Amino acid sequence: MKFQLSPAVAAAMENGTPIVALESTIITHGMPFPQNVETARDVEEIVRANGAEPATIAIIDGDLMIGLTDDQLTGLGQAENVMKLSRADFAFAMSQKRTGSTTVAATMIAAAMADIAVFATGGIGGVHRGAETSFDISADLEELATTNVIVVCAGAKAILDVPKTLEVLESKGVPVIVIGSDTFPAFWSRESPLSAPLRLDTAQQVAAHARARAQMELGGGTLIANPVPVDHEIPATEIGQYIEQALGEAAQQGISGKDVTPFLLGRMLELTNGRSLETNIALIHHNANLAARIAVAMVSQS
Ligand code: PSU
Ligand code: MN
Repeated sequence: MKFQLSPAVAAAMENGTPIVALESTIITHGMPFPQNVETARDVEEIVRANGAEPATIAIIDGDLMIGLTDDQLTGLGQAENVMKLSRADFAFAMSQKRTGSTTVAATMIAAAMADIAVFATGGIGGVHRGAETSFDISADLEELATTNVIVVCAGAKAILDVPKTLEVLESKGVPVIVIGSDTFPAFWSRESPLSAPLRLDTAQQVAAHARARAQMELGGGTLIANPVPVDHEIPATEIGQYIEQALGEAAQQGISGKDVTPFLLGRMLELTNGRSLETNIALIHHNANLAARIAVAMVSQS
């Protein structure tokens, strides 16, 4: 077997319970301990409360785990030297018996392997500002173009070049569907100057869209952008100054490659005095809820 199922995920597959994949880079490189472990557990509970089974994905000592036990989750949340894995280093971690967390790209690969159709995360990687000279474009975008998984996120962070990110997704033929809004959400903020490429309002409509794509055999992923709940958002005008500062520091310190996103996320957390973390947690809860309802709707419509 290329992967191992946790007992809970194996039982859910046996029973035909819908499953929602969850990424683990957010646990190891996106949030500090202990909020990372608490959030990961709460997200799993939210998926269960909405009628689906969560499958948090990670590589532990070289084994690809689809679903983590509570001990594995707690261990991962405190482990050191955890690799941040994308398509490029997935097999390296397995062959070298390393422990690694999966980004959006790597989680999509694992979910597709295990026949899991829906995946909830916080924000996707995208085209970085200055990509015209740095060439820094997240492998998440190419994965969305290729791998058939529905990814539920809260949009893309303004630390990225969001217009270019949307252009690349459009070029690659990825449907970008905003839930209940006409503008593409900017992660911490509900609104952005960009209009929603597509809009749907319910989980049932997303399931119907998935069925139409399957009938057409279109392949590739679908991006669902779910705006952060209004009580938890940080308006774009407020967050802008911190983004500029974090980007300036990254440039000054010569941060590059896979370190860029974790560096920027970490600095945003410090610069907002933890407020960005509170928003981050709220939007992941919200995305887990929607992803579970989509997974349930897909099973009941099929
Ligand atoms: N954006 C967020 N939060 C995150 C990430 C991105 O708002 O935690 C993580 C995800 O795991 C995503 C990865 O797949 O960073 C993208 O990294 P890179 O930009 O190096 O491709
Ligand atoms: Mn990058």
